[in-house]
Amino acid sequence: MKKSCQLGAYVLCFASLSSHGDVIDTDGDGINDASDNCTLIPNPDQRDTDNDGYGNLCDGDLNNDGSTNTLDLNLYKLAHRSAVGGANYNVDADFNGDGQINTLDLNIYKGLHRKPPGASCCGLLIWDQGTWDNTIWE
Ligand SMILES: [Ca+2]
Ligand SMILES: [Ca+2]
Ligand SMILES: [Ca+2]
Ligand SMILES: [Ca+2]
Repeated sequence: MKKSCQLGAYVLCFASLSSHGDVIDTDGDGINDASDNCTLIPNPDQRDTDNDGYGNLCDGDLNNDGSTNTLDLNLYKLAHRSAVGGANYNVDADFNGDGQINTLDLNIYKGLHRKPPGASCCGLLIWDQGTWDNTIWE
């Protein structure tokens, strides 16, 4: 059964998802899916610099509008080749958290482009109407 998980219904959706009592760690990073902010990417540190419920490693949505597209790519480009302390450094674009924004981060971003942020246990954003496909809820 498909659910429409708008923000108001989110708590209910999440409750039903986690009510089975199963302990599942899909990506094997030691964080159970029920509390993993990137359920498909190993990120044991759960680093989420914009605190939107999506770990940086699965959150290419730099402007937090619910989709990852050229707007985010442009934000990324502004920060590319910067480092902590630099004027252009954007901590949200430092996907791997090493203090530098370089080709390692660009490669991570490439894997996120044109996808909604996540999948995540507990993302706070409403997904774009057109891209909601229910895959993490079934
Ligand atoms: Ca993870
Ligand atoms: Ca995030
Ligand atoms: Ca975006
Ligand atoms: Ca980096």
